[in-house]
Amino acid sequence: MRAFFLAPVLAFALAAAACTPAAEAPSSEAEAPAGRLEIRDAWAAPTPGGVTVSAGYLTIVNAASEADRLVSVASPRAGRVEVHEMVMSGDVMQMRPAASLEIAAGAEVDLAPGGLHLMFYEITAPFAEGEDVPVTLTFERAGAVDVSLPVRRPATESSHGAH
Ligand SMILES: [Cu+2]
Repeated sequence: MRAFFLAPVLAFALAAAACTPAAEAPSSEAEAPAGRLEIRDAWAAPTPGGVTVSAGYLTIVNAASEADRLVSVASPRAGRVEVHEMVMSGDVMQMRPAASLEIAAGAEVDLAPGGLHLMFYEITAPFAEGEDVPVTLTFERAGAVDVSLPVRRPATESSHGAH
């Protein structure tokens, strides 16, 4: 339904996916001391030219002995935030809201270009490179986890693999 509206963002995500960096720039650890859950490598894409949607990425590490589940995401910078996944529809990769995201005990889930991602809608002020976008992830067990997503471009330049 939103495929047309989101086409520029999708193209951006796919372009980023084409060269997934093998080694992300190490971001600050322990951004969200949430006990059993650790959020790593969080970042959000800038929104040039009046775009009012953006994508965010992060890795959720569940160090607990029980599974947890991401139940909602919110940000004061966006009207709403959804978790999306990429799926093939015929020959076309499309995004759609993901089913409730479960993080198994001891597992980590990557939200990364080309796959799962956060989708920001109704952005009121542009995401500018260098600033941080505050996001609250709410988990079934761990509760609310606040995390800052630095706004930056995808790190595709530095570490191309076998292309
Ligand atoms: Cu999306």
